[in-house]
Amino acid sequence: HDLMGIHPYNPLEDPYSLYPHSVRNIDELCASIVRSHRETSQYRVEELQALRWKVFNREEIQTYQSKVYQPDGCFFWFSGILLYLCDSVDEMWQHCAVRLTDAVQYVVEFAKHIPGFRMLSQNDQIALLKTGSMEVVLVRMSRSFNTENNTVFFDGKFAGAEVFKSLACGDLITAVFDFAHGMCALKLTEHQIALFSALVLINTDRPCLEDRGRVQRVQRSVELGLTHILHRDNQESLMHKLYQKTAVLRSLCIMHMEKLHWFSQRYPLTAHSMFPPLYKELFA
Ligand code: CLR
Repeated sequence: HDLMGIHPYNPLEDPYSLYPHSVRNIDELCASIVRSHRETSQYRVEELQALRWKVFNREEIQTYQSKVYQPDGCFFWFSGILLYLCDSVDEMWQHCAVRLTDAVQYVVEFAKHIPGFRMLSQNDQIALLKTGSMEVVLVRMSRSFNTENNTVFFDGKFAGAEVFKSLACGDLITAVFDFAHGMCALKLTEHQIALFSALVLINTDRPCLEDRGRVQRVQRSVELGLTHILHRDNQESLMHKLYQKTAVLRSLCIMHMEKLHWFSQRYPLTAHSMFPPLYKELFA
C-alpha cells in the first residue's frame, strides 16, 4: 500500500485511542478533532479570506482551457496493445489529480489524529479513507470557496468553473461547485467543519470493513462530539442539514469515480503512469 503514514496502531503514540470510551470529557474529544483539523487544513480561513481578490485573468484561464481536447491524438503500440494518446485533455487531468492527491494527503493526516482512528485495523483505516477522503476534500472545499463570484482557490488563485472546462466533465464540476455553494450557505464554524469532517470519515456504511463494531464505537463518539458542539452553538437544527449533505457527497464521489473510469479507458497511459500512486490506490 502506498498510503504513507498508515502504521499499525501504537497505543503509546496516542493515549486517547487506547480507551476511547473513557474519553468522558467530550470537550477533550472535540478539542483534539478541532486541533487536528486546524493543523492539517492546508490553508487557514483568514489566509484564504485575504487572497479573495486574486482571481485568474483571461489569459490564465485560456492557458488552462487550452489543455483542451484535441481529436487528432495518435495511436501507438504499448506492451502489445494499441493505445490512443492525446496529451491535451490529460494534461489538465493530471494536474488536477496531483492537486487532489495533495489535498487527500492532508485528510489522511487529519484522520490519523481522530481519537480512536488508529485503534482500527489497518484494513479498516484504508477502507474508510478510500471512500471518505474525497468526501472530506469536498467538505473542505467550502472553506476555499468564494460564493460572491463562485470561485475556488486552486493553484494560488481563485478559479471559476470555466477553468476546468478542458477536463470535459462539466456536469461533475457544476455539481461540485453547487455543493460548495450549499455548504457555504450553512455558514459553519471551523469547529463544526472539523467535527463534520470526522463524521464523514468514520462511517460504518463503508464497504469492506472488517470490524464494524469498532468503527461504530468511534462513530458514536464523533457523533456525540458534533451534537455537543451544535448544542453549545445553539444550532441543533444543523444536524439534519448536515446528514442531508452526506447523501450529496456520496453521489459526487460516485460521479468522480465514473469520470475517472471514463478517463482511464480513454487515456490509459496517463492514468497508469502519470497519476500519483496515492490517487490510483484510492480511486482506481
Ligand atoms: C479542496 C480543499 C483543499 C484544497 C483543494 C485542493 C484541490 C482542489 C480542491 C481543494 C477542490 C476541488 C478541485 C481540487 C482540484 C481539482 C478539483 C478544485 C480546493 C476540481 C473540482 C476538479 C476535479 C476533477 C477530477 C475529475 C479530476 O484544502
